[in-house]
Amino acid sequence: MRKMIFVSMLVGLTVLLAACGGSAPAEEVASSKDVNIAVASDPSPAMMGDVELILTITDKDGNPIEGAAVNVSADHTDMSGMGMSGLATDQGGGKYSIKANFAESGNWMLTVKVTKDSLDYKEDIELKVQ
Ligand SMILES: [Cu+2]
Repeated sequence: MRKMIFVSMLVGLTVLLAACGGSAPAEEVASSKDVNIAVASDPSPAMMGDVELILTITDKDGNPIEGAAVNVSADHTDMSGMGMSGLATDQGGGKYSIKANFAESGNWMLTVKVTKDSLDYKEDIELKVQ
């Protein structure tokens, strides 16, 4: 199995595609969370190969969380032993981007870890790759 590399890069893209995935349930428990993470991908939906993931991270009041360290790891849910991780690049305004290369389609699980000062938050977000 070929080793996958997760590369974080500076990206000047301002185009935001419709959010896909995201683990917030339909009911309004989201407001009680300290951190909300919305995931968008380019291309959208995510396809096998190179994908840029754009995470929009806000606090419970909807204000962007800037200057956080955002670590993203991805695991192929359908198989074991496939994983990649990296640090997302702060784009300002609560947006963080990271480039990934998905070697296979299917269900992937993103684990997003947000740390800043006393904040230490982790969330699993499902991502379907076509
Ligand atoms: Cu796999």
